[in-house]
Amino acid sequence: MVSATPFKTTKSEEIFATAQTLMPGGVSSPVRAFKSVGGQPIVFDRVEGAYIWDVDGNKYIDYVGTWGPAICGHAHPEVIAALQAALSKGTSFGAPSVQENILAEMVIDAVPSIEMVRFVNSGTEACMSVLRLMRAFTGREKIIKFEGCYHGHADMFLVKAGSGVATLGLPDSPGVPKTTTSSTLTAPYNDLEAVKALFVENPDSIAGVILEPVVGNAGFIVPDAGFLEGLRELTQEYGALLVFDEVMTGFRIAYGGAQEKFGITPDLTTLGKVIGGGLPVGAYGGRKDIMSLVAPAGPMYQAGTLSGNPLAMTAGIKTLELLQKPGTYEYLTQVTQKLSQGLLQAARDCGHAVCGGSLSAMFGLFFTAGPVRNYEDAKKADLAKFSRFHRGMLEQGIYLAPSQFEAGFTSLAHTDEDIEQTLATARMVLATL
Ligand code: HOZ
Repeated sequence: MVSATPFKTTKSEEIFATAQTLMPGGVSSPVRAFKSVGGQPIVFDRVEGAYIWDVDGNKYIDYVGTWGPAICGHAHPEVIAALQAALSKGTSFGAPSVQENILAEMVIDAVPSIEMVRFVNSGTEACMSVLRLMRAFTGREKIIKFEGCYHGHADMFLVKAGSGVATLGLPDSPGVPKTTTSSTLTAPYNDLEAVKALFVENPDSIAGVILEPVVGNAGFIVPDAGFLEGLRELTQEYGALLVFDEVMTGFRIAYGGAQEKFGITPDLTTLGKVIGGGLPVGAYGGRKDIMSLVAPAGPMYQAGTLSGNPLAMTAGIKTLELLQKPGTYEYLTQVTQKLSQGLLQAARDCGHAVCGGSLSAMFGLFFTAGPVRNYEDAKKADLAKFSRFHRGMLEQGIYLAPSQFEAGFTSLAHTDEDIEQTLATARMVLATL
């Protein structure tokens, strides 16, 4: 057991009880409410490296990593020092800063598809802006998204969406006008034929295809061989744009994201999470001829008071600098593979049907024999068993994402010892399920 003290969450419970009277569901974002895994969410006090501590003093090995940004480990001393220096100059300028240029250059150098970039404040903002840009550039309205993929909570994307929508088993959200989503076409992930059929039915009206190149919001699902290539060819054939939502995978699957890993260059890319180093940031970028449409260079309007915020830029710059060190992605791959393979083996040894895998610093496990190639497959997993697994691990000091439909994240701070500790705990918990 990681925690030195017995598992008690009295203070968490008190604080969360008050939170529920103040905020819908007691939270600022739905998945963290633990609705699908049962029990109450843990209220945190501090984070450092691979660990988090709750308000009752329990310590956990963390595989959520604040949902992705903490790839160097929480509160990395160099990120904190850079932020302290930046903080002494103020918190927001609402005007150009040199930090924006530095981070923009780093992003452009790293991500194959990005020749020009616009910083925003979240992944949701990046995706809703890129959608407007897809439509502005092509003069077409329809888009194709994939079932179980999540591109933030903008109206047009809340169709068969993953993440919290999948976690809570929600139908399409009330408040989203049908007219807004009528241009959103959907296909099962990894189903090239379904995408082809949509293009054949709508040859001149599809602005583009947007997807998570590696899915993290329906659980962890990798693209079949040839799927991304096929999408690249189809979009080119029909004069549509290909957009990779790399909010989760950017600078995580590889320094240049999933597009570098798979060698497929989309027209546009959205980013978030890692490029903010733990502060709120999103970005969208791509071909210069397309990005030149964005105001004030062009007519497509999009703006933001805190966009390009100097603190967020500083945390992003330092985080990317840390990721540039030799051996980074080799280490992330090795540590995550050990974790993922160990978890699968432990589950099989205990007689559970299980499947999953990892790619660089992202992993997932489904309680079903699989294979899981899309959202329909993911839904066949034993969700009740996942809940019991989640709870058992939590009580023994391992913090996993509180949903079967979220990927797990590792960091440079996770040590071999942390992985051993996690696997020993998993073996114990899996034997009781
Ligand atoms: N959209 C994130 C998960 N994919 C955030 C979840 C949360 O913070 O509740």
